[in-house]
Amino acid sequence: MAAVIRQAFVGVGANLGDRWAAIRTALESLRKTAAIAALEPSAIYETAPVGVTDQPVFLNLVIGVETTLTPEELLEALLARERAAGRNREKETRWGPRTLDLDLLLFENETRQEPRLTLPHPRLWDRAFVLAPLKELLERSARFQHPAWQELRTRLAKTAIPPDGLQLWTPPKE
Ligand code: A4P
Ligand code: MG
Repeated sequence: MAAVIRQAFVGVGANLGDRWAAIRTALESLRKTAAIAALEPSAIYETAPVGVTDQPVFLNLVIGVETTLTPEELLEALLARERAAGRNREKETRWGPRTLDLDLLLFENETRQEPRLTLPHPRLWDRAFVLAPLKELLERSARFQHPAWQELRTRLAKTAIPPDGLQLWTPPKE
């Protein structure tokens, strides 16, 4: 039986070391995963730090993912890429600098209330660095037609996203 392909959005952030190298490596590795059928990135933004503000600026983007994985399996795949990027949670402060942060934002209409996985991501609607790329991707791409995304488009259209501290960023030419 063919496995059902479902869609999810993942928030990507990095503000230590070679930020773009860490992000690009993780995206390439996720693309090679057999259970990930497609991966579509938003534009990339350079963003002022939120929460702990005394830390380097971030690169942020959102990726739309098509996958046969469950939400729990997709989270595992994301956490494995964070570890591969050298992330060490023991040495980190909450909301502090990190080499790579991959947050599962939304997985169609799935909800979870576990410490290990909360869905939708609890801080999604507070964060312009997530909402701006998510909105851009949903407006541009015809791929995301699930009813959950139609509702999301409507809600995003009604939400003020403060542009302060967000700047489009272009990756260097290879
Ligand atoms: N976890 C539970 N639900 C989820 C989910 N939906 N997605 C659990 C991902 N993980 C989830 O994660 C801690 C645990 O959360 C994981 O083990 C997972 O099982 P973490 O990544 O170590 O925690 P964190 O990222 O330090 O904390 P938190 O609260 O998730 O931080 P945020 O919200 O990601 O904020 N400013 C700018 N400009 N750009 C940023 O990207 N990021 C942060 C971090 C702060 N300020 C920022 C940015
Ligand atoms: Mg995180």
